[in-house]
Amino acid sequence: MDIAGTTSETFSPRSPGAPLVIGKITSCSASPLVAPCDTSATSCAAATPKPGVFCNYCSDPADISVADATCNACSDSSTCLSVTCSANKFDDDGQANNGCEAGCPSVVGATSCVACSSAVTSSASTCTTIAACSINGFDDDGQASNGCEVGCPSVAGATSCVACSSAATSSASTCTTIAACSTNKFDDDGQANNGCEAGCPSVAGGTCTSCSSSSTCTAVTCSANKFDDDGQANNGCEAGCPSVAGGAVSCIACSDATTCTTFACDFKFSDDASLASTGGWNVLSASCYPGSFISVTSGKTMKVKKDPSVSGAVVIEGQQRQIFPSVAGRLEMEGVMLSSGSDNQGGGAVTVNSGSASFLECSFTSNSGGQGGAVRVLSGGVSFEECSFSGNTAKNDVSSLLLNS
Ligand SMILES: [Ca+2]
Ligand SMILES: [Ca+2]
Ligand SMILES: [Ca+2]
Repeated sequence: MDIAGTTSETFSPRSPGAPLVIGKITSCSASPLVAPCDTSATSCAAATPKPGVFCNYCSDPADISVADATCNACSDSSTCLSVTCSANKFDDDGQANNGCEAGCPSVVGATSCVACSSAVTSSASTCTTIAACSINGFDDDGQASNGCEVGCPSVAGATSCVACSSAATSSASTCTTIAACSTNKFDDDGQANNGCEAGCPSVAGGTCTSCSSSSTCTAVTCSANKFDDDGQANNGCEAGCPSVAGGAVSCIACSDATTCTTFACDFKFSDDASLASTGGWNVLSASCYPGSFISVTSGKTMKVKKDPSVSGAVVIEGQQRQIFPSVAGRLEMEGVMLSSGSDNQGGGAVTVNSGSASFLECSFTSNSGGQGGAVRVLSGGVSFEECSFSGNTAKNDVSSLLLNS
């Protein structure tokens, strides 16, 4: 408020302690009015005419109206120097004259912050009450300071959920719109809430690794011993290991659909119809693994011989298990090697229980038996002709040991 000037500079501020400011004379009183004002004077005493001169005098800063604040210091009747902000308002720009122009800090996901802690600036304040969460925002942790920190619930197989139902928490909300499906995922049922529930189709002999729909595979990774020979991912890996002519072995591992790398022994008894053309012989064209024990049952005959067209040894590889654990019938072998058989009781490669066995031009190598490094005969007969033995060992040297070389 302006104070009417007097002939003296002794002004009495209305509020004790409020500064008396002597400055340029900027206005004149209405009564008594002495005009013109001396606007160049720097003191009332120097001003002319007087009395009746108003000095621009700040007697009570609270009289200066400032937005959302109380002025508590002034330099003249219209210049506020310092403000005390109202609750939830802040003088962020440090200009007292425009009051406290800033409100509570905004928080993510909320329509607004309606209450916050006191601070010098709004950025130093902490929101204590949010008006409401924005659409698709959720205050899962109940803390106003971080606003509505959670978005729509994520759904399986989708890049994100972009719209969801209103709820107290995100977990209670249901997704209504998904942004997009992730690669190789598909929203086949059109329900956003379960996301993109469909994946690539399953394909024979492999795993579909890329697809254009849940029913159309575009890339496949083949399982072991399976091959995508036709280049059509949608029918998977349709090719397997090659079949082996002759039937004495079957292919169990291969590097491609025409190249077998591992054979399983697939011996049949001599009366099997498939051996009619070879006189009952299993003609072995490749080394093989028994896979399971080969039993020659009573009354049956099994004959195995090397295919003469094959150069080098043809080996029946025991893989540290007995190859022929029970010969109760008749076993005939020609030209093959029996290797790496092992057993704690019987012969490392062969045990003749009650039948008979004959070996022609066979070799026994690196077998380890309980009783009989290579062959044990419990009863029955065995004959060897032009056979060789090397590296066979017996764990228990007893009388039933037939061969231990
Ligand atoms: Ca929150
Ligand atoms: Ca869906
Ligand atoms: Ca294929």
